[in-house]
Amino acid sequence: MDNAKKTKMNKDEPAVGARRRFLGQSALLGLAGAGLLTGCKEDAPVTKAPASAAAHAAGGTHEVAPGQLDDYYLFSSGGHSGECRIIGIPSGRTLRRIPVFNVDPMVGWGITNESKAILGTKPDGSLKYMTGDTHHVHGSYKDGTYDGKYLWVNDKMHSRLARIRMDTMECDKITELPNVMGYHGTFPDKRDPVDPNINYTTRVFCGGEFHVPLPNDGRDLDDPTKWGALFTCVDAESMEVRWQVRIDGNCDLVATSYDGKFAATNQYNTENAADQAGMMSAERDACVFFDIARIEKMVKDGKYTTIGKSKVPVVDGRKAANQDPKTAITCYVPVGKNPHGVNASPDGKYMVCSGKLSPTATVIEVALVEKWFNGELKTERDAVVAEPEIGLGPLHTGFDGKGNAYTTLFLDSQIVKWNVEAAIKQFKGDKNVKVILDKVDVHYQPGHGYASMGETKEADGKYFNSGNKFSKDRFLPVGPLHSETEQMIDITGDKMRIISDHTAYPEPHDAIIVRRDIVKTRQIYNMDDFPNAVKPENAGITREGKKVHVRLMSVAPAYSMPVIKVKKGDEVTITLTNHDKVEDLTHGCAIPNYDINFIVNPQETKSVTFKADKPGVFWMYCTHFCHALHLEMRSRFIVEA
Ligand code: RUQ
Ligand code: CUA
Ligand code: CA
Repeated sequence: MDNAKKTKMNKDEPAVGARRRFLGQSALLGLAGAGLLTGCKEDAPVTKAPASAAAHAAGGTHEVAPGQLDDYYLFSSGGHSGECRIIGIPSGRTLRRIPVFNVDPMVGWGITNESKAILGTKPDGSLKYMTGDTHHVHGSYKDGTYDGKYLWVNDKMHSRLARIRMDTMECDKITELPNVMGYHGTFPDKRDPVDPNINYTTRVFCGGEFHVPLPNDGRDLDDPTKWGALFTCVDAESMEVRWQVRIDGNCDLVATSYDGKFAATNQYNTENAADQAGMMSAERDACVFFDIARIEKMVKDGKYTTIGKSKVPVVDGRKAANQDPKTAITCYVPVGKNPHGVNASPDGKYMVCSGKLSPTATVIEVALVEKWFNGELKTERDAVVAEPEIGLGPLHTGFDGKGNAYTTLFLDSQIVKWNVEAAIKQFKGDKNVKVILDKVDVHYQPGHGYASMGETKEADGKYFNSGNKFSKDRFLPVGPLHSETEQMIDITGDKMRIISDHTAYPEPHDAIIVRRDIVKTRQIYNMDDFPNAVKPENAGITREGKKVHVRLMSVAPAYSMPVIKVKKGDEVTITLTNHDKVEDLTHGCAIPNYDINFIVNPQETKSVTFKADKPGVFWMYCTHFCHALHLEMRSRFIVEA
């Protein structure tokens, strides 16, 4: 829409409206210069957000009374904090933070030997990386819905995929992807493309976003024409990299079809450019579809190469090598300019790709993509069944399971509700059909948006969460760094209704909202799951040369040894098993000046190894409140000179 219209739309709004407009226009400025914004034809009445706390209370459905439990778990990425988070929905209460690629002294992630082994270390024993950037959290599937077993999350910074066990909500494996940089979109498959018995997740797909030399070992530094991007498949169980596909253009976000046959990734850099102007030079970009069965047949038949030191099979998915649809492994469907986000509709029929620099969403019919691969469709573009104009800066789409899509509009700072079948009719020429059903202002500039169970066959149309990138005036000021706003929207009615704001530490991207009955967590650990568990028969201190092993147990409110004596220069390993069996009875273990800090939950074992390089008395103490005598729960760690 043009600026005049936009101004009129916001005319009656008070100060908040003015601030929205400022944000919108400053964001627009950068793009308008490049002639990237075209008008949005169809307008819908904008539903105003409740302006006061009183209005929130009157709506009230986000309220969860004291002692009551939420209906859903929201599993969120944490952006460049490197962690993941669990939030109760609809209350918006943060239930837990899961350290993944970051270091977290509260639980000891990045400090204990067990977590360091998962994170990866350098030859000197220090962590290989201390940082990460999580964007996309997705759960394992069975029968088209979540099975509550695993979550996966990407690290865009160092191109790693992490897995979280949902029974303990802890990261148990991390895999570094070879040959890629800026690994961004992630999606598990929903069933096997060939074996009908495998109706659950066995693969995780990962999109490499940045073009780099292949291999990136110092060659081709100034020749971007030789650089490339790859799409990667990781085994869901072993977490080993199975194969990669070299493509033209880049990968951004990833989605999978419900029939298991295809994975898709949107591309904003079909130009293969190394600079921003180049990445915006083409009128259209693409959404690439991968034929999983054909790729795996090629790998099986040995029709692959490898890159550098990596042994991972790489097949050629570039256009030149995939001219014949009947043997092609990739299909490049043209979509709007510099798209962002690709999402599968819960009926399994469509993939929706948002335009970002084009005010459109492109609807691609999965069955038509399959026809293309069978040589029965003239052009790739013929798989597009709708391309409605929905507003400025569309990014991500959620679904309600009733045929409606909800797309975040970054530049318009709105969520737009539109009907997919209506858009298809309009595309066929029906001028009277109503595609845009509602728009609601959000505060401000939404990135991700997702609906309750929205990426499953069980999409239930209850809530849509808008992950807003700016909060400005929504919360008490806390200094130049602002919190971000997550806004819960009730999508049960014809009109969307914002029912609550909650804060988010920067900066969440994608998340999923999972029904609570699907998630089954453990209340305590099983001691036998830990091969290094300390039991009364092996507890105590042993020495082998300069290596000292302290095997310790905790039972509230004491450690099993009141005094631990080692010598300066010893390499000390402390293994601690918590023998308490009571739910929620966690102990901590901190050693001042030695930078040791971790917790052990009921029946859990963890260990740390460090050099005793400072003589003196160091009170090892419990950091996690556990008992009336919690303060007294300490032992003397004595290092003899
Ligand atoms: S991407 S908005 Cu990973 Cu959309 Cu964040
Ligand atoms: Cu043990 Cu506090
Ligand atoms: Ca482009």
